[in-house]
Amino acid sequence: MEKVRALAAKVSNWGRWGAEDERGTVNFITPEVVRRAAACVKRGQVFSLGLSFGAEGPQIGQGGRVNPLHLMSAVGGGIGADPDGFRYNDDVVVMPLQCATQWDSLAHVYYGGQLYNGFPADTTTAAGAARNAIDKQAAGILSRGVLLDIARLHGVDRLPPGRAITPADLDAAEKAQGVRVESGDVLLIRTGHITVFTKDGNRVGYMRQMPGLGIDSVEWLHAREAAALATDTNAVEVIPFEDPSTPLPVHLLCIRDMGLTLGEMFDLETLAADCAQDGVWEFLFTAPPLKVTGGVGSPLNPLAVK
Ligand code: UVW
Repeated sequence: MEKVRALAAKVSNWGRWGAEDERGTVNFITPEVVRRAAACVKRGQVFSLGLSFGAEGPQIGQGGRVNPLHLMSAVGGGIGADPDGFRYNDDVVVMPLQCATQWDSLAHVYYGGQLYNGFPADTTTAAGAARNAIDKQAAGILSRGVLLDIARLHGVDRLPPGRAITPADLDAAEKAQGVRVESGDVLLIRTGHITVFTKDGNRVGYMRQMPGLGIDSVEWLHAREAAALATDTNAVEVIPFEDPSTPLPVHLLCIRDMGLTLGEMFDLETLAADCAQDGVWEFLFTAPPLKVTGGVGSPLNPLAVK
């Protein structure tokens, strides 16, 4: 944890938006940023970046995470006596909020007994998160999205598991694509790894090891003032971990120290192909979380609009 603590001192946003702040870098999304985002809509084409929520999802049961259980609680239910009158269907879903495309809230991970902005870790109990819960982000998350395609940068369909994305990769992708991540943007990073699940149907290969951000990229994210960050993998960061003694350091620094909301399992394939074709890597991005009271994450269907 030594490197994490040293970097935390450099990238911490605690207190930046006040002692009671529970939204972190989403605060970078100002009205001006939203107006700039809206101006990205030129063709009116909409891209869904979410996986489907169903029994065929990516989960392998690790850590109690399973795929959604969808049940019908009413099929052809009736109100009134007329057999040809009003009828309805209802349903129920039982699912971990982390089972497919999702945001991690600022209560999702922590160390040293403290969450983002210094709130005590014991503010999260079996009843949920009293601080930094996902419903605190309900007025967002809508901004300009910028996609950096690191797989395409390196001329491959997928980066291999264990490949750490560096600040040099991020700079090179910006240069190659002619785009720059600015304050308040939602940054989407494509590795191509999602196709291990969506094309190969290899859940274990998708979930257990992956390419992703290395710890050195955290200072880059901090300097650019990204409002949120999402990738097409299950963990955003590289697995196996760069230092096996420190699991998920990018999570710790982004969520707990920077207050940066992380998005996971975003399907960026169709959007990336379109961006490569028209050379436009910016768009209106919207992915409001569900207002789950005390939730530490939210399932999503993020949209990009070009
Ligand atoms: C953990 O595995 C704790 O986090 P995530 O699902 O965000 O990768």
